[in-house]
Amino acid sequence: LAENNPSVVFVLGGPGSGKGTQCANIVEHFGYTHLSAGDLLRAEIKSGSENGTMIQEMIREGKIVPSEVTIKLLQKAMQAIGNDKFLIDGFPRNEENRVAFEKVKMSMSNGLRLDTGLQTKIEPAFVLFFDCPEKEMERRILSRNQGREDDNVETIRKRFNVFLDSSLPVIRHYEARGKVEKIDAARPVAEVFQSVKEIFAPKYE
Ligand code: UP5
Ligand code: MG
Repeated sequence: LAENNPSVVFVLGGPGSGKGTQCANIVEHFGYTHLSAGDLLRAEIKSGSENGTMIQEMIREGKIVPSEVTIKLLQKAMQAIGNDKFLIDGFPRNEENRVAFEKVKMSMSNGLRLDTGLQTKIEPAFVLFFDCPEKEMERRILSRNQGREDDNVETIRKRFNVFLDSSLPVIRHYEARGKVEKIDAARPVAEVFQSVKEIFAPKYE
């Protein structure tokens, strides 16, 4: 990767497939910064921003928030953080998200270095895809109990449908370009992370 280009990995998979859980492990072992698009959107609701109500409605319905909103939050977070390795969790969620993000140019401050003024487009180095059957994802979400407004049977159904209709095409797009690392996410956390490590270690040692 070029000096000023941040290294970005998209972490994708259905609702409850374990994206957040595995990202926490990756951060510990490989020094990435974890940016969950869902967490950023939930923080935006809490902050009482003018978009908060709209975001809350979308999440409650399992719908995808307009790209410009999510991208602005991601961009702000990336530029504020003095790291150049990012795990972007749960984004892009549809083709529109993907195309909009590809158009974004960011001026990054690389590590401790100051902003070089160079604008870079962000291409993911690769895409991690956590593959998990719906029954297992549903079981995990329903036993999570973190008070998320979208963790109820009705919204879970909607999230699954949106994943199949809108998010899988994004994964197929990257698959066609040889960029997808698919992981069987139905196994216990430690076993899944073993597979994750086998993907990251050779790329970054
Ligand atoms: N768990 C994890 N791994 C396990 C394992 N291997 N074995 C057994 N249990 C396991 O895990 C879920 C639960 O399962 C946890 O209790 C965990 O301990 C356990 P987690 O790691 O949280 O899974 P994750 O894939 O992160 O599930 P999450 O529910 O966060 O996924 P979603 O994709 O549904 O949620 P997200 O926060 O990304 O998005 C929420 C909503 O925000 C979307 O529906 C959408 O409305 C909106 N959104 C946008 O509009 N745009 C975006 O770009 C992003 C989000
Ligand atoms: Mg998550």
